[in-house]
Amino acid sequence: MAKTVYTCFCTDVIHEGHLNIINRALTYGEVVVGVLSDAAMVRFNRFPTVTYEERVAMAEAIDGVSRVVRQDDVLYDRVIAELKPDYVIHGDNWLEGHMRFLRDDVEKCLGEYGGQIIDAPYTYSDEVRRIDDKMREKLMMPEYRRRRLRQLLEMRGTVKAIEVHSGLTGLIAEKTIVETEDGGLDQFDAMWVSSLCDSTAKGKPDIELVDMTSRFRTIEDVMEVTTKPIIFDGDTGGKPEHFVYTVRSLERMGVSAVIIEDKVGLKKNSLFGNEVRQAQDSIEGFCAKIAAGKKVQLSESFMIIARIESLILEQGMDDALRRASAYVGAGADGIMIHSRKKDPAEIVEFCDLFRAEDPMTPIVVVPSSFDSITEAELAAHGVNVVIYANQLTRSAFPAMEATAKDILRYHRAKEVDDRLMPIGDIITLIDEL
Ligand code: SPV
Ligand code: MG
Repeated sequence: MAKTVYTCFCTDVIHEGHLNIINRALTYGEVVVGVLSDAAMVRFNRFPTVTYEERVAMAEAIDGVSRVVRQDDVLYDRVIAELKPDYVIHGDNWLEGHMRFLRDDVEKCLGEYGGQIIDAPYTYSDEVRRIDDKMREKLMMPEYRRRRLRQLLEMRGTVKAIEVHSGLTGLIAEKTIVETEDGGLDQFDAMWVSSLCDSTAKGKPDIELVDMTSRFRTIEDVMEVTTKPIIFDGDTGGKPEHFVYTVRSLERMGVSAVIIEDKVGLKKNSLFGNEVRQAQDSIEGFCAKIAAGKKVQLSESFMIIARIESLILEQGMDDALRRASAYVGAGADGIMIHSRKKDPAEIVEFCDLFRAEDPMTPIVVVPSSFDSITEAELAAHGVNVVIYANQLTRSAFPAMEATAKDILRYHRAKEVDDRLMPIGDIITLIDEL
């Protein structure tokens, strides 16, 4: 009986590298190609630019491929258990870096029945690199980027976003990928352009002082070096007559969603709560703003998400729920509920009560204060988007301040060197074209 050789494709384009793998595989036996599902591809690599069905058709069209199967997880365990291939073939680029653990896991699975790994030489060529660049370019385009948040919401249990306020933080959001405890890989799905962190980066208070032109400049800086979708913190949205222009600009740039909060007058950061004077908008007033934004929106994919400040301002759960259903009625594409309590109880209660009435509208939360609750627990209460709103800024500031103090203390930089990124790493951090 012919031996079987399994390989998994996580790609939108078949290029010479894949064909080299297939040709090599054919010298060992019958070739079965696994196509990674959308959800797994997002975790492992990047967002697909063609559908799963198209990727299957591409794999089926390759000469010599006997069969195409679906691979639902980044790890090969399930596929190997079902297919029991004699060989698994992969480019030898998985011998190092974040893919090494994948190889180790495949080796363990195959070892259980005597299967073997084939490490095929990875194809490094200008053509392969150019195809890769083109894929990134496509993902950066406004049309593709904008709709990606909705696509992620359909695809994944919870979408997680991290704060960005510059090209550099954008790169961290884009590129950070880790092995998780359950043996998978994880990365952020989206980016949050926080008003707090955007203002803080400019040394300004979070009171809608940094104007929209400057906020849009931050978005552009981030967009130039990333492909992931952006959720924009629109503060109060300003006057409805101004908000409509903001919506159009954000759509045009390829931002996926704006979140506006139901406050009026001088906005202060929510985490102050009632320690400072803050006023909530009337339900009618805020509904009119949401409706005005929805009316001018041109693309189908852009989302206007209504943020409820009732718990922050201690107006009670009933007020929060009443507002949530009114805002959805006015056209809001999602609800963000915020709290400054350490205990997540009121957030969980809101989510459960809201979900009992409205099973569909996405719920967004920002667990800055209630940081003990996990993404899975939030998802179990119906949360769809988790935003880590300020942790990059809050970790960078103390690190930079400590370095500055020590340089002053020792009159040289030697004492801080151990905690610094090596010069070689910083000068090669950013890829040149
Ligand atoms: C922000 O990140 O700017 C937010 C979230 O609006 S919070 O700071 O918690 O209000
Ligand atoms: Mg804000």
